[in-house]
Amino acid sequence: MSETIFGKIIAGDIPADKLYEDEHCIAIRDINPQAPVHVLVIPKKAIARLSDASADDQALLGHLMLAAGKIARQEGVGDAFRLIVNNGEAAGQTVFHLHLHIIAGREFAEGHL
Ligand code: IU
Repeated sequence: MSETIFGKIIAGDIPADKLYEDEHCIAIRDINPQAPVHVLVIPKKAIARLSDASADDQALLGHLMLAAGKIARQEGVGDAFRLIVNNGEAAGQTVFHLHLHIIAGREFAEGHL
């Protein structure tokens, strides 16, 4: 699999505003934030898209969700945030290394995406 920009950030080859790291994932601030808090949670394992994950990745996927909650609390938005995964080019995915967007700190209309 060809390495993406996120792979290079995880490897330490490219600097990033890293606000969390554990054995399985890192979190960085999005360079083009769509809200006052816009953080990307990125597994160290390079899975291209969510739909490419397998049963072997079950624990990792759960870990990413738990990490997202922890990071949201760390950012002071633990009670109001959105978690988004764009899967595939037609859905807006531009970097083909799985990542969760944590979006928070702005008004969210009820029932809208
Ligand atoms: P997407 O779901 O694949 O579209 O999300 C990719 C995100 O990665 C997007 O919000 C970009 O602003 C962000 N990003 C980044 O934070 N740093 C980078 O060097 C690059 C993209 I390239």
